[in-house]
Amino acid sequence: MEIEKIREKIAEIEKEISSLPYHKGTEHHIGKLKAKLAKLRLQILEKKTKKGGTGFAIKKERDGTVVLVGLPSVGKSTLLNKLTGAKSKVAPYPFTTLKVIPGILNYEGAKIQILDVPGLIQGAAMGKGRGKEVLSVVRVADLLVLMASAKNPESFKIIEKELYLAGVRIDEKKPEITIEKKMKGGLEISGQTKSISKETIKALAREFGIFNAKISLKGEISQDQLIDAFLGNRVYVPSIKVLSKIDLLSKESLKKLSKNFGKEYFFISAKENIGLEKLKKGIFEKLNLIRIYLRKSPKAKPEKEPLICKKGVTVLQAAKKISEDFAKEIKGAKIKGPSVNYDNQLVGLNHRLFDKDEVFFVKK
Ligand SMILES: Nc1nc2c(ncn2[C@@H]2O[C@H](COP(=O)(O)OP(=O)(O)OP(=O)(O)O)[C@@H](O)[C@H]2O)c(=O)[nH]1
Ligand SMILES: [Mg+2]
Repeated sequence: MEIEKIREKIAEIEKEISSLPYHKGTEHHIGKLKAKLAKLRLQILEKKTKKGGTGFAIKKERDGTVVLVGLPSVGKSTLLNKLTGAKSKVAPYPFTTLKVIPGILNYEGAKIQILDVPGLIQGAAMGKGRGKEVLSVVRVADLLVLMASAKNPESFKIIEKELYLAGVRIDEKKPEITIEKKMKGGLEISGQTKSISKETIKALAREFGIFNAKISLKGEISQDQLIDAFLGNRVYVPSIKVLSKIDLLSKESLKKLSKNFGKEYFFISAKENIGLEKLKKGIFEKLNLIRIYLRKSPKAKPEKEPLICKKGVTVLQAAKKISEDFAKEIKGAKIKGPSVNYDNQLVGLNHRLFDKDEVFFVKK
C-alpha cells in the first residue's frame, strides 16, 4: 500500500475509535480496530526510505548505549559535546544534526556510548522528518535521555507520544503475557483481565495470525498491552528526563518550573555547565551498572580500572566479560566487599556481585 493510503486509513480508524465509548458492548470492536491500527503503524515504520534502508546503522559499543531524544534545537548536540568531547555540529536552526553522532562518556570507569540523533518532531512515527531513522536508533538504546527546553517543557508530551506510536514503551514494565504457539487445538486462554473478555482476546490473537496457542496473562492487562504482546516488536526502555537551557530562565521561573516538574527531572544548561555532573551520575545509576575491582591474588591490591557489569551479575557472568575461555577455568571467587559477610569469603559461580566488590577468581 502507498504510504499516503496507509496514513489515510490510520486517520480513519483513529477517528472511529475516538467516537466510540469503551464498554462491554464496544470493547470487542475497539480491540479489533486497535489491532488494525497497530499493524498499519508498523507498516509505515518498516517501509524502506528512498535510500533503501529503514534506519541508521548502529553499532552498540561499550558498557551501555544512551540515545538523546528531543525536538530540534533543544540542545542535544551541545550536551553530547559537553558529556563526551565529541564534535557534533551545533547551530541555532532546526535539523542541524542529520545523522547519528556517537560519543563516549567516561564515568567512574564506565565507558558509556551516547548517540546524538536528529530532532524528533510531531508526526515522526508517521514518517515525518527523520522520524523513522531516529526511531530505529531509539530501539537499540539501553536508556533514553528525553530532552525538552526549559522554555518549552510541554514538548515532552510530543516526543513521548511519537515514541509510543513507534512501539517504544518508556519506563513501563513488560506486561506478563506468554504466547505459546501450537500446531493445533485452537486458542486456550489462562488468567483473566477485567477490561477484556476471553472472546476479544481470541479475536485479537486471530487478527495477528495466531490460531493455535496457549495464551497466559498475569495481572491486569489492558487491550493495548495485549496488542503489544501479539505484535511482539515492542521495546521497553528506561528514561531520564532533562530540561535544558535553564540559563535562559529567570530565577523565579526556574523555581516555579522545579516545583512543577519535581525531583525526577534533571535541570541543566550545557552551555553554562550547570547540572552536568548530576546528570552523568543519573545516567550511570539508571543504566544499572556496577563496578567490580579485580585482584590478582587474595591479598593483592585491586586494579585501578573497574570491570563494569550490569547489576545482578554473577561471578560466572563477570568472568565471561573477561573472556569465555577464562570463565571455563574458574570455579568461584574470593570476595571482599558489600556482597559478602567477611573478607575473602569463598563463593560459587552463581553468587551475585555488588557494586564495589573486590574479586579474586579461583581457578578449578
Ligand atoms: N542558552 C543556551 N543555549 C543553548 C544551550 N544548549 C544549546 N544551546 C543553543 O541552542 C541551539 C541549538 O543547539 P543544538 O545543540 O544544535 O541543538 P540540537 O538539539 O542538537 O538541534 P538539532 O540537531 O537541530 O535537532 C544552538 O544555538 C545552541 O548554542 C544552553 O544550555 N543554553
Ligand atoms: Mg543536533
